[in-house]
Amino acid sequence: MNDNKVSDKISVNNSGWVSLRQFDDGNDGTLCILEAQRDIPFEVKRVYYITNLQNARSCRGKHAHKTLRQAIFCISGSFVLGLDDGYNRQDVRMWRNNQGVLLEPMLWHTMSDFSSGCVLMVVANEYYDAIDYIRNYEEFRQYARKL
Ligand code: T46
Repeated sequence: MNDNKVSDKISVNNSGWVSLRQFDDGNDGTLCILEAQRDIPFEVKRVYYITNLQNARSCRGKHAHKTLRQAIFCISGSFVLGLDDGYNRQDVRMWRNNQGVLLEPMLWHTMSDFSSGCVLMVVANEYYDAIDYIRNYEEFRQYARKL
């Protein structure tokens, strides 16, 4: 069933948590490590990060990818990640800097409810390609339900 409450268990298809190892050095900070094909299930060709999320009402994403594989992390602050596989939706609160979420192909995703100082980092298995985006929700839903 659709459940839009923020939850910790990922139940939609084409997603899941990934955990990164971290070393807590007390007052000297915390070091987090991401190794491609070890901590996430693909090679990394591109990394991007999103900063200056000054407006809590901002909303990013609102698309799915046809083939791109990604993992998204909240490396500072918090935000809500909305996930929709075409059948089920859920919201996941992102706030642990060593816990990421896989954004596999055909997963509609939105990012919203950003805290001040929120920083997102995304790793992707391919270079940027505008053709890979599905930005129309109805088109996505029909496509997802045909698979
Ligand atoms: C995604 C979510 C999680 C590029 O030219 N190269 C790039 O590698 C990226 C990521 C973006 N852009 C351009 C395309 C747009 O003109 O940057 C502009 C903003 O991108 P967009 O509106 O797609 O940003 P978000 O935050 O909605 O989505 C981004 C990624 O684009 C997307 O793949 O899954 O983060």
